[in-house]
Amino acid sequence: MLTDDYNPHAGRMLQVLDQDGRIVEPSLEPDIDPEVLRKAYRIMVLARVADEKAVILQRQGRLGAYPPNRGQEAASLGPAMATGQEDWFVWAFRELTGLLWKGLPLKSYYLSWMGNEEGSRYPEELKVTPSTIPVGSQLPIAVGIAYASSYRQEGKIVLAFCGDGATSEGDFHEALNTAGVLKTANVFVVQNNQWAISVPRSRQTAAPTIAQKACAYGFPSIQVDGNDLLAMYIATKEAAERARRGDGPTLIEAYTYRLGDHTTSDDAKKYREEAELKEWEPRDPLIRLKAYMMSKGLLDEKGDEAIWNEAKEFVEKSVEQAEAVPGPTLDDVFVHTYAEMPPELSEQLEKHRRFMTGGER
Ligand SMILES: Cc1ncc(C[n+]2csc(CCOP(=O)(O)OP(=O)(O)O)c2C)c(N)n1
Repeated sequence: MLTDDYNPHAGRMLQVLDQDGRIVEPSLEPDIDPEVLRKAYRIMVLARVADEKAVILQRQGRLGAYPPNRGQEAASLGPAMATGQEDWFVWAFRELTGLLWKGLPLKSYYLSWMGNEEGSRYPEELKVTPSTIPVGSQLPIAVGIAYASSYRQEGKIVLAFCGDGATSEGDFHEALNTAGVLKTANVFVVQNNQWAISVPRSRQTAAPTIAQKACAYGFPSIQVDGNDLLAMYIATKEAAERARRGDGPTLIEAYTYRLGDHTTSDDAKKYREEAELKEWEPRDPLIRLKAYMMSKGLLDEKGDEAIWNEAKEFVEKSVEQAEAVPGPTLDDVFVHTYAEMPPELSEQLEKHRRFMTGGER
């Protein structure tokens, strides 16, 4: 078991690819179909281009506040690849690559960050919940989904993401404690990107690793190089198999780095040393996967250029599609919360409509 071999208490972090894309543990190299690897790389490039475009759109006033994903592309993609289409993907707000793997239309992603609730109306079969801004609040929901799935004997796994900052929330404790007791089929992925806005990892917890927190909840965990797609893939595969066998949850700490600002409202230069950024830039998950693919003969420079061009074209088209959708109305505040509106909310909606048409002042 990887969770035994890489016991977080022993201070070992799982890594398959080093920062130059070389295999460091040949026995752990997963046998991934070349076409699947090519798709993974295309999605990572698409996420990078789409993410940079989102920041530009925000600066131009065409999109709301946005949390950049740059540098964290492997941490949600590996887990998405290692689980099935029928499994749930419960995200926080920095998991674009995993979403694209699941098949979320990029147009929807842009629409939701443009403040249009229609962007969060995902196709049912994707098994993706909307983004969750209240930090950590998606975790108890993820445990509830897993519990419901086992009650209905559906056999689905529920991947749930959060950041290092979220591990200090009560919701994190409540969710992981309940998951341990009920042995739910959850795989928790903490994207430890070293910062929670301006709070560094060292101020978040006195525990040497975030992974080891699972010990207190009675289930296994592992710290993984979160910029290594292959390591994230094999760690999640093992966790998913454990969950599918009915042996309960796993906590994966994806050790990564947020190369961008916290959101477009933030300026990380105010609290972060430039030297730290420079240290992490060469560990970029895209550079690493590209080098690996090239060494395996699965990619060349010409092919790479074509992938970037295709991504840029697709991003432009998706932005156009999102901007063609009529803007949100004030009614959306009421209509997107419940499948069936409860009576007190319908009353408020009626009141709001009368007010808007001047009938009630
Ligand atoms: C309950 C709650 N408290 C505070 C905030 C403001 N806030 C938004 S993101 C964030 C930091 C989250 O850090 P982390 O969980 O590490 O995720 P990251 O942003 O680094 O991906 C905070 C404090 C919030 N959205 N929700």
